[in-house]
Amino acid sequence: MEPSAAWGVRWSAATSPMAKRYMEVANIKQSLVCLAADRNTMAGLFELMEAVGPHVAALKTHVDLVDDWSPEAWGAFCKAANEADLLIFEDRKFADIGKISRSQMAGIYDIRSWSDLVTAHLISGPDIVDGLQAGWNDVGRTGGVLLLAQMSSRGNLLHPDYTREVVEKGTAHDGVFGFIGNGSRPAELATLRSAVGEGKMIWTPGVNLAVGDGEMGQRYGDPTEAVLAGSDCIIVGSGIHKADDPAAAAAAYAEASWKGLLQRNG
Ligand code: 5BU
Repeated sequence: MEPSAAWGVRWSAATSPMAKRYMEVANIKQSLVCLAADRNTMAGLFELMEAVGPHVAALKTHVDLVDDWSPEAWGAFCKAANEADLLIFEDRKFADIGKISRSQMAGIYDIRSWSDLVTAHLISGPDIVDGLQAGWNDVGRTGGVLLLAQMSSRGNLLHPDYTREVVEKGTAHDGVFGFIGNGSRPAELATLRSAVGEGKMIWTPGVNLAVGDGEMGQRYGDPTEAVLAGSDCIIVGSGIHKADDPAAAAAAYAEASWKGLLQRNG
């Protein structure tokens, strides 16, 4: 199937090269799954990626939770991710002023040199997006920012008025790849999608085939419902990496997400 047929209006409306790259890979793998690779050893990360790579379209990292992190091991991990056709998304949740965010793209982890996408709060104002873009630019790379418009955790403070302002500012900025929406609440997601329109991505954590409450305030919604409500990518962590058979679990999430996309555009 051509990506334009699978993705419908999103294919023609979301014109950024990074969005197109993601939609193409998702189409080839028939998967709208981003693996939240929350393992804290390099060996665990390699093992996980090897098992689930064919079933997922992107890889989300938390570079600062790995116990035995080294630049060499991380470089090899990112190379393997690229070879598996995965966009690399560092969920750093930047929140500082523009110039500091730019500097934080460098430092020991050098996020600017290997990430394709990063998350950011817009709490400090819109210059954070320019700061992050300057970070990629400093090493001759390009990337996209996912702004937190909603969160999946209970009691979070991203209230509807805040969400509306994030969307207003974010949709107007070329450096913004899209928004994080709350995958655990399809109704909230549908509201977010109508505010965003068709031109930007919405990616959603808080998704699990076992709907309900997770650990420490996490909440989970159904993967297919999230896609039907307007999500373009379901971010799944423990549903895959804590499963007895991560490859089979990843395939099940891929199928649930792909079914949602075809139904959405059918
Ligand atoms: P889980 O194991 O599927 O619950 O993992 C969810 C991942 O998504 C984890 O890496 C979080 O940091 C991330 N996340 C989230 O759960 N909720 C949010 O609102 C945002 C990110 Br933003």
